[in-house]
Amino acid sequence: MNQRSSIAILGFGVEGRAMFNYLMAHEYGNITICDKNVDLKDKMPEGVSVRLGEDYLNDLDDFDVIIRSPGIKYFDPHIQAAVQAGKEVTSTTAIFFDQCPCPIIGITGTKGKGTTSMLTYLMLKEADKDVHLGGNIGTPAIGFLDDLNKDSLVVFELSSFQLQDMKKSPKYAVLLNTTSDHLDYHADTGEYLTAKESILANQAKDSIAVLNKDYDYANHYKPLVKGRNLWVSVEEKVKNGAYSDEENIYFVEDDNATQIAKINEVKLIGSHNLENILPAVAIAGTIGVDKKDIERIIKTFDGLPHRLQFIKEVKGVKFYNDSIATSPDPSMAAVDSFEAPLTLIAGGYDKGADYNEWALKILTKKNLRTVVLIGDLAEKMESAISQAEEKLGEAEGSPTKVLKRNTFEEAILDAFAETPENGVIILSPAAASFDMFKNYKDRGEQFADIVGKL
Ligand code: UMA
Repeated sequence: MNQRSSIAILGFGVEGRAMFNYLMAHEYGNITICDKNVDLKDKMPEGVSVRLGEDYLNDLDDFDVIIRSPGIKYFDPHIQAAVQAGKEVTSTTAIFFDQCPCPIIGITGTKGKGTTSMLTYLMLKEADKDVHLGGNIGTPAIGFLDDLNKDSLVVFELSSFQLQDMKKSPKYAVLLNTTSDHLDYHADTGEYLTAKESILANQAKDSIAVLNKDYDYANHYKPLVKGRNLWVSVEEKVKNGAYSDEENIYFVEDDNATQIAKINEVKLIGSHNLENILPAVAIAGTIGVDKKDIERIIKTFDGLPHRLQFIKEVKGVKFYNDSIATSPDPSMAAVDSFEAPLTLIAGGYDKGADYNEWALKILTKKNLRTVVLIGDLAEKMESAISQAEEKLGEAEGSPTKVLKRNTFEEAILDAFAETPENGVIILSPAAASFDMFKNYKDRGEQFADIVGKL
């Protein structure tokens, strides 16, 4: 790619716009914006063309370089035809990795990558490193590329959409437990798991990879590790990496364990968050961050917005926003995070996930008394709960009331009416948001607004 190349930016969302600004600032003049569904009120500078609407991916042959946004499928036939034709098909992430002058700490996994990325970033920042945070977490890293030098550090949250066509891997790779997600985007779970391999596949010998010892996925990815393998575990001691026992969190280097923090001082809610804290400890410890700095973050960081975020207490009922839970696993983890009488608000857009296990959790978690279902998935979830009920029989399950509501407001008000004093209400939808909201943030903000008025 050079200043004379004819460049197509596919997708003009957060990443496409950041890429566009970068190209404009670097005097790339020949740019075309291609987007299926964007409102381009902004007046485009001279030399910039647009292709909007259903045919936006036609005639990609016209371009030398094609920069794909993560939300546009890499395996779309038009894009694959361009790859076959020898076009330079790339992405904002790939361009950033090619040009970044400093080490990148790449973090991926099915769930928890945002929290792990933020924790890692905060620990490095606490140690006064020149560290920058970007990627899937919401800030396109290309926007700060020009601010970096060889002594900087970048924490990059990577989604499968961003990893899928990557030819480079980060110096530090954290691969959290990886199961299955985005079956509306990836052809199948195999394609999703393969996409995640890119975080390790092209690492150098002096690189570092962090895997979680407690899950089977590590057997799949371990053979791909080329440099030093660090482990994390909440079940057993590790030789290099980080682990926890009943009372403490430890960083370990060559079998020498350093106590970092006490479990009962962890500010984040939910025991599953240890799985996010330990990789951050492993990375920060390896980079040489002082124990005190790591400990301070563990004791003060109380989570990202929309991830089990406490909103408000009304008449003794606590409301939590976990709108980021766009698939069944994190919703189950959210349910497991509370022992008080619980009401769950769930449902949304169908990404093709399987709700059988989720339904079993709903029925067997004793303190979960009411589920309020909304959105496109309400019926599929209700029938998954009925099937689970049949499977369990009367003996094992606990009575759970299932309600369906048409609007979000009704769902919240009825959840409130059903929940006793000292109870907890969580919005943890186990589904994407696009049926009723702009995105998960919009869903979480609307939740906070409605709850705020109670
Ligand atoms: N578009 C098309 N055709 C398509 C899909 C989208 O033309 O088939 C257009 C849309 O009309 C829109 C633009 O592309 O104008 C949106 O591009 P995008 O979907 O790639 O989204 P961005 O706004 O660029 O945001 C992306 C990530 N979005 C996705 O991966 C879907 C954001 O992750 C990320 O924060 C941002 O880049 C910065 O890197 C969001 C996400 O949901 C939060 N990620 C998934 C997740 O976490 O589960 C992977």
